[in-house]
Order: sequence, then structure tokens, then C-alpha cells
Amino acid sequence: MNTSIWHQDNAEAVAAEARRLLLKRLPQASRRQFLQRGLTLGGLGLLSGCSIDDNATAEAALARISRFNDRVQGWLFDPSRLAPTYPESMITRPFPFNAFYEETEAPRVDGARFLLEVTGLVADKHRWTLHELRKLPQYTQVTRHICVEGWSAIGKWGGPRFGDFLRAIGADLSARYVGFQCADDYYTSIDMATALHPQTLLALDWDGQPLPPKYGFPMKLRMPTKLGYKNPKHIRAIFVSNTFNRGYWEDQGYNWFGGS
Ligand SMILES: Nc1nc2c(c(=O)[nH]1)N[C@H]1C(S)=C(S)[C@@H](COP(=O)(O)O)O[C@H]1N2
Ligand SMILES: [Mo]
Repeated sequence: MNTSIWHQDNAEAVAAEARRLLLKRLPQASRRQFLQRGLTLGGLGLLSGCSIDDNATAEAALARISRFNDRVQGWLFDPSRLAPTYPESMITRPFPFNAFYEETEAPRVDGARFLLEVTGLVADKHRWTLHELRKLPQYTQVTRHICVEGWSAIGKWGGPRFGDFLRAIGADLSARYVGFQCADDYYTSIDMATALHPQTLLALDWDGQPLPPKYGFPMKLRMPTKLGYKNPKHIRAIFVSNTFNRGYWEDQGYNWFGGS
């Protein structure tokens, strides 16, 4: 068998697979650049610092590119730049539901007994009732939610600024990450700069009423600067940390920073 020819064919198959996986993982803007440049297998290898000759290595290379991409998005993130807001007349009705399960399976949380857990690098670890969260200054925003599955919708969310909440619990604001555990086993984590962004809301309301179960009761983190999968619904615990953790979709290959 002529191994060099076999190797050539195999390399092309790996390159095609790598392109497919990479396209799936990159946010829209990077995807466009990637397509314009028509990155080759060699180029992928250069970017990731390793030669790509099997699927396992291609996966590893893509994971490294995705982390590189996180760092670039982190550098590019401007904490004072605001995402667009819209008039109420543009709210999408009905607003789409999305989760890794059917709408009827959305968790039902008892709001009267609910206590939000707070752990990690914070001074005050007492558990918060919904009533206490409503005593923080409340803000309302009409913003666009963008899902990587190919749809977007405009919605209205209200609640305290997440930055105000982090200050109220005496969080170490120099910590790198804030993580979220949800009532439906969803989880994700975000960078501190986005956590402190003025449009990042710990949303308790949707369209002027308490969040309906399907949209994330008792609360969701609403970040118009990040893609839909980064916005956790049904939050039950929040942790501040310097240890990197991924998320439900991020563990299946979606980019961690997930800027929009
Ligand atoms: N707890 C939890 N949060 C989640 C999800 C989920 O399955 N569970 N799905 C994410 C995805 S991919 C999207 S697009 C949005 C959908 O939010 P919506 O149902 O309010 O449109 O929630 C995000 N947050
Ligand atoms: Mo999504």
C-alpha cells in the first residue's frame, strides 16, 4: 500500500471534518472570516500549533482554536459598549421557547420557597429570596436574543443589574468567572467583564410579568451581548471563581465566550 497516498486522502477527509466542526463552533463573524480565507488543514495546524493527521488531533486543535477565540473575544469585549435596544412595538410575539427538552418539561420551581445559592469568592453567602432580589433597583430592557440554531427574537426582560447583585454579595470583582447551575441541569459560566456589563440583568420578569416557567422562572441571566445558549434560565445557584468551567452546550463544542 502506498502510505503517502493513503495519508493524503485521509488528511483531506480530516481537513473536511475539521472545517465542518470549526464552522459549527465559530460565532457568525469568525465563521465569515474563516470562509473568506478558506483555511486549509495546514493553516489549522499552524493556528493550533500541532500537525493534524487524525480525528483526535483535529478535535484537540479545534478545542485550542476555540479557546484562542475565547481569549480574542475577551480582549475585544468593550465593557462600555451597549447592545442595541428596541421599541416595545418590535417585541416578537409569541416569543420562541428553546431548551434541550420540550416546553412541557420545563422545571416548575416554587417561588415562595425559593432560595438562590451563592458560593465561591463572595463575602456574603446567605441565600436570597425572590422578594430580596426585587428590593434591588430594577431595570427593564427590550433586546434581541440570538440563538445559534438560526433564529433571533426581540423580548423584554426586567430585574436587577447583575453587577449590582454581585456588589451586594461582596463578590470578588477581580475574579475571572461567574458560574451558574440551573434547576434543569443546565449550567454555564461567563467572564467577569460581561457579568458587570450594565445591560446584564438578573431577569425576574419577562414582558412585564414574572418569568413564565418556560422562559426561566424564577430567574435567568439576560445578556444581550452574548448568544442565547450563554443565557441560563432557571438559575438556582451562582458561584464566583477563578477556575474555568464550561457549560452544557460548551461541553458539546460550542464556543465558551459566545459573544453576539
Ligand atoms: N436552564 C436552561 N437555560 C437555557 C437553555 C436550557 O435548555 N436550559 N437553553 C439555552 C438556549 S440554547 C436558548 S436559545 C435560550 C432560549 O430561551 P427562551 O426559551 O427564553 O427563548 O435559553 C438558553 N438557556
Ligand atoms: Mo440557543
